[in-house]
Amino acid sequence: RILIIGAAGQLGSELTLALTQQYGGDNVIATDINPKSLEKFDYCKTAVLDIMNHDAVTNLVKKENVKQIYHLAAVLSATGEKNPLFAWQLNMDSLLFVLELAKEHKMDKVYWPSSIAVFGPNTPKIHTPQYCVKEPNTVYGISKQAGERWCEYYFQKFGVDVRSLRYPGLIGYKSLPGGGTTDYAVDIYHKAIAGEHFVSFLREDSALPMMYMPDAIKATLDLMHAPKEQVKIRSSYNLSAISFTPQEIFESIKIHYPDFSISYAPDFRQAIADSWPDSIDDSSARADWGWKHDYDLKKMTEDILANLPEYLVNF
Ligand code: VAH
Repeated sequence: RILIIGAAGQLGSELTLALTQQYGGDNVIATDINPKSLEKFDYCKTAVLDIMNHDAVTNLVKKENVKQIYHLAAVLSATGEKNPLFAWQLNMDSLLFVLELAKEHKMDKVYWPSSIAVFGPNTPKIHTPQYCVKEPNTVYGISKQAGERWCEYYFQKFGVDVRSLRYPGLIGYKSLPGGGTTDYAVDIYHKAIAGEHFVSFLREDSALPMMYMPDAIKATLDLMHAPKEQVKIRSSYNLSAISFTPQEIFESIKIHYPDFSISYAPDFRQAIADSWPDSIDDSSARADWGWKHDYDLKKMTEDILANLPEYLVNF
């Protein structure tokens, strides 16, 4: 069976559906700490689970004969800066526990998301290479960089088949904006269809690497289904699709909502965004397991605006 930890988060909400479509609801267990958030998963098994409760996780793994874990629970960049030690503890303690569990129970595979947040202010910003200086200055980024080191260690030392992607900012319409620095690009769509003015917490020219959720799901499943010998990078793969600024995403929406308006009020999240690259070189992922993205900004905006209004009414 496949265990998804943090299933109700932005990535988990969509990855759980994709994994259920792939493996059947009886073979997927969606877990989250928040019982209410599990109600939407009426197509697979669910369980309330606090990843910090190691005994509960171990018991579930044994009871459900778990052979794969997607460990998605984490404190994101902006929220992490408000509670650094908690963010470090949750992000790192949970990953080490999952890697140890995978080793002990000889699991088939583990998935763990990394992020462009592993890059820091002195990382090359344009077309950031797979290998480069990484001195992240957010707790979230530090935890992702350390986590990548541990993933590679558990693969090399113990043969745990753990795989990882450095996601750019992920944009989807099936979950509300969360504690991420890139979540302005989720919120902007909600404001547009609500007919409200949008205040961007990043500067108009602040370019960031981004990706539409269907591309992120495709990359995750492509990586997890790739034959083991094709997965040559066991820290985490650079992954890229599009890069845009708040002004560019606003313009792509304004075509559909001519009255939509924006203003800019950069806050503490601007410094986080400034520490990250503008664009990413993902040639290793393209070479090793055939990655390629489908959605550009125009296509993403069209798809979100076509689906978000109805989604908000029904869910
Ligand atoms: C965040 N959405 O903003 C996440 C992501 C690259 C950004 O890691 O924290």
